[in-house]
Amino acid sequence: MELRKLELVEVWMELKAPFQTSFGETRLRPGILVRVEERGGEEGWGEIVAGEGPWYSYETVWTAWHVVQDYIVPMLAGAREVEARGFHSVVSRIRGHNMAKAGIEEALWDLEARLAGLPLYRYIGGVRDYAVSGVSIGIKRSVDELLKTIESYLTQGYVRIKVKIKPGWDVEVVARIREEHPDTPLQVDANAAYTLEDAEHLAKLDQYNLLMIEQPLDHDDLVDHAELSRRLRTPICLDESIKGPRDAVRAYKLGSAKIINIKPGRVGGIGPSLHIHDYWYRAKGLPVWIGGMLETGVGRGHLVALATLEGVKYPNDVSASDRYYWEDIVEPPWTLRGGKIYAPKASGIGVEIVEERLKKVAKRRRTFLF
Ligand code: OSB
Ligand code: MG
Repeated sequence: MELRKLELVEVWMELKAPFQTSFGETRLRPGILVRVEERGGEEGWGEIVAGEGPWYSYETVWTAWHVVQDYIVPMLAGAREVEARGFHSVVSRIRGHNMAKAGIEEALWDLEARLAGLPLYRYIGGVRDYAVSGVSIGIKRSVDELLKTIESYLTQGYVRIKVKIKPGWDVEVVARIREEHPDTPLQVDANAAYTLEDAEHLAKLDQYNLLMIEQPLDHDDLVDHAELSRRLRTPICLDESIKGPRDAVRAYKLGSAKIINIKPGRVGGIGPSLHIHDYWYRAKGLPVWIGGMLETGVGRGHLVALATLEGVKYPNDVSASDRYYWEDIVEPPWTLRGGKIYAPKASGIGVEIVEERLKKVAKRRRTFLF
């Protein structure tokens, strides 16, 4: 494809409720929407999920804007023609900055799927037309407040609960949840808040029949997770530590995890997500699921498409628009039906971006012409 235009829109959207993890709290969630347009006028959309500060990873909305503007755009201009699958070789001189890369790469996939006249999920080989929907719940001021929140999501139909944990908000909280909900599919996410010295403490979680414990140890660790994995019965799932397909290979060889949470933003987009899926599931027979970064309706479209892949064997952190925002920027918004979010039949991600809504949340915009 020959690109004609690339547009960036930095948006700041207020969450319906603050989202607290072991690394911090988000009320206003930033993101950068990416729109690409090819010579024939067709468009594609992606989302850069970098945060306000370098807490989940080193990237921020400011580093991502810089990397796109000063490195990725010139490289794309130099290449003239680019395909979604070839994007990473065009930008291979840039080390890391996967979130910046992913937003652009996703926009190219959406554009290609639209040109092919196919829903994105079919374009990437999905085997079902829906994402099974779980919900990720932040740390609350009290366990009672958390239990109320859980109750309301279960009533809405979410099929799995994930709760954030940190030292001081872990075993007792899970015990209270299990008293109320002995059989609900439940998992925890520590966002790297523990060390191997906490192994005995974390082993107390084994009695609560959790689906998995996500990223208990350091954000780039694989070695200690392998040891912890041998000491716990609860399966370990890696999030932060898997920054691309090669980390998945290392994690397999070391035995660091049984499950991978694939987030396209973290690994560089759709292509690297497919690679991880194909290695972890197709080659090694192990399960994956799709995680989220509180995406707007644009990034959500990419998550839904990935969640239709065959190796996705657990419910996903892909919830409906109204779990996050009062008003999403896409039409139709993403909705939950029977614990699922269906992939649209329209081509690409299958939703339209509503310009008047985008205007309300946009803080800066820039257009690059090729
Ligand atoms: O660790 O999975 C995580 C949100 C922001 C940063 C990290 C994480 C999360 C979530 C939310 O858990 C998942 C969602 O988008 O619903
Ligand atoms: Mg996580």
